[in-house]
Amino acid sequence: MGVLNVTPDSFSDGGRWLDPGAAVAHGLQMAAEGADVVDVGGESTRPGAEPVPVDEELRRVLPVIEALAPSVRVSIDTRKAEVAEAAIAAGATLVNDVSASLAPVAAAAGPGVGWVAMHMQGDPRTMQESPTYRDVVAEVRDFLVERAASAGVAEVWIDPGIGFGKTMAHNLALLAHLDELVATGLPVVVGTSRKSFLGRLTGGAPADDRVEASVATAAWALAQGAAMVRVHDVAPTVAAARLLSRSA
Ligand code: HH2
Repeated sequence: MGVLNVTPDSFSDGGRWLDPGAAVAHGLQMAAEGADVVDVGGESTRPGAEPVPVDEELRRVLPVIEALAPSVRVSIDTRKAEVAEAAIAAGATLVNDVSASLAPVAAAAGPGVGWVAMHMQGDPRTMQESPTYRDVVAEVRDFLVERAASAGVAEVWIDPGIGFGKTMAHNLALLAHLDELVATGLPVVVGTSRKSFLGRLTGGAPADDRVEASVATAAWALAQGAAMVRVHDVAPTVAAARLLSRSA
């Protein structure tokens, strides 16, 4: 899954793809590099981000989805039902839902539309203030299994939500025990790409200097049985995934 943020403020690619033509070209480029899905988002969910009004989010994402959907599978990265509905009407066939609350929208759209349920503690404005868990792996797994079971959607993916209301220790525990999510039998998506915990682990590398760490953690996730990784750097991740599948 290639990330396409049509936003001014996303933490690593904010402002780069605000022009619809540039966004579409980048989406097609990621598909050519091997992305099976292009994930279009019009609202940053970085820690501290302010919500974006519906009209503005629609204005950002719809022209890009309309242009991409005929040639590549498009997911819509949103927390808003109105945006998910309009994106589906424009051609998106996967709802990437960091709020894990939009199953009814995907269900109403019928069997051709899937749903990614991501775990987040709190909301983006406050989620990193003091995330607390008794047992992060069990709590995230049980939450996602419960949401998936009640979704009424044929194609459901689960995602532990790396960095969403999680400390460094929580992120590392979820990655170390990804097999517990895989063991649910639901397909698992993982997004570590360029996230701040990788900056800390690599001695302070800025967001666009975290490619190796992103590819390494994506490869780890795939080796643990994740079915999809959400990444900014598609070409090196696809190369790593192909290498893994040949050595498996
Ligand atoms: N991470 C981000 C956004 N959407 N969706 C899923 N399913 N999993 C993730 O880990 C995930 C996600 C945050 O990354 P990014 O889109 O690069 O930044 P921003 O939220 O600042 O636009």
